[in-house]
Amino acid sequence: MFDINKIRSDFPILSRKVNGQPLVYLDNAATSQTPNQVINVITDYYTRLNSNIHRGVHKLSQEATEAYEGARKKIQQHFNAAHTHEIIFTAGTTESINLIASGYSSILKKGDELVISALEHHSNIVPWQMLCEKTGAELKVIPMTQKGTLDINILDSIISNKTRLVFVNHVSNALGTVNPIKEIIAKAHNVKAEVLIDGAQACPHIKADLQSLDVDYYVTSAHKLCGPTGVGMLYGKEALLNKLPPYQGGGEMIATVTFEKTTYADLPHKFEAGTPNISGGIAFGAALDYMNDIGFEAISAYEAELLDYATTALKELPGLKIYGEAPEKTAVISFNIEGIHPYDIGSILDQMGIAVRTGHHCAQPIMDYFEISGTIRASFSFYNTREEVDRLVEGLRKAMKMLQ
Ligand code: C6P
Repeated sequence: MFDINKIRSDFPILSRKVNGQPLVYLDNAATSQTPNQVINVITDYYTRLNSNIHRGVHKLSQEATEAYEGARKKIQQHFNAAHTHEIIFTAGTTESINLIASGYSSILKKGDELVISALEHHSNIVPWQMLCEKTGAELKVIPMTQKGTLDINILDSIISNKTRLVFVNHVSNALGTVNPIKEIIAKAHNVKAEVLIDGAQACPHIKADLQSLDVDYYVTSAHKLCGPTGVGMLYGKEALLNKLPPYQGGGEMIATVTFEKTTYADLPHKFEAGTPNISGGIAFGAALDYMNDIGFEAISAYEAELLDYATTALKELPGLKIYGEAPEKTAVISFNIEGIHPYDIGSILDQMGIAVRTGHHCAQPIMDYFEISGTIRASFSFYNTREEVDRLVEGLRKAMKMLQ
């Protein structure tokens, strides 16, 4: 039963005012809001459990370790990974991608090719460019279309037997396009290339089944799905993670240390040097519990309806152009209004308590493709309402009157 009033009452921030107006938070793709169920877990950690994990004989450390490893188990079960040790806690999507890129710097060589898509966030472009500079490997790009989808028809001319790695986001942060990752993974595996899927924007909307996708690496950030910032995950197939060298050296990631030689811990600890974000990891697990209690089917049905409603309402505004009209989309609308800079619209909406993101959304190649400097992006969550969409539309009408 999807009870929107009950859901909204779980999020204390949704009842605050901004610039004297009730907040309308439509910047969920940047970061989602946090329900009491997650905030309470963080408070409880610092109130009852605060200690270091994996190393204490004392009760607090044991309980904190149990809670942290319990969260890893929840993440494994949520994403249907085969083993808990295939889930590595990281600081988020960006760090997860850099971890993999760093690992492949000793594996790739000149002549190898890496394939990315034209729809990537900078986090899934720049680390690979840096890797290419180090190794002499070459970056190829799957192009996009005017609809904001990937041009999958020419995939066979881009993925070849020189391809070693393919990187695609599950959902585009700038346009909301859901990419055909199953097809891309299958094509990459045909030439024995490995695939990393950036799930940062998919995770709040779609429950990915990693074993059924047969994906090699999948990464996300907890703050996109009602969890805290500064924590995320890297999933990797056991055999692949075992082959990669550690990312950082330090405590926790070792088996033995002498001045002559260090041996490394088994997975997942080999990739988790130093004291982690313990409360964050535990809260990541709590955030998944929260969303699973509502149910991903209910969430996506509600959001699809909200997306339809918002798209229809926005299209009625004169001079408004939507970027990204893929048949399969999450609840993200990127748009511009003829003759007005996105930043000006964003600032006026803010005066009315409406939060949207404006600019290139860390996806400059997409903006270049459309020959624009940026867009206004309204990104919706399951706790948004039709009334909030109406507030956005009304806000845009007022902004247009003021600026045109
Ligand atoms: N996108 C947005 O407003 P981090 O910052 O590491 O948690 O996530 C980076 C990242 C990687 N991939 C995709 C597809 C993303 O959307 C993001 C974060 C935010 O769109 C902030 S730039």
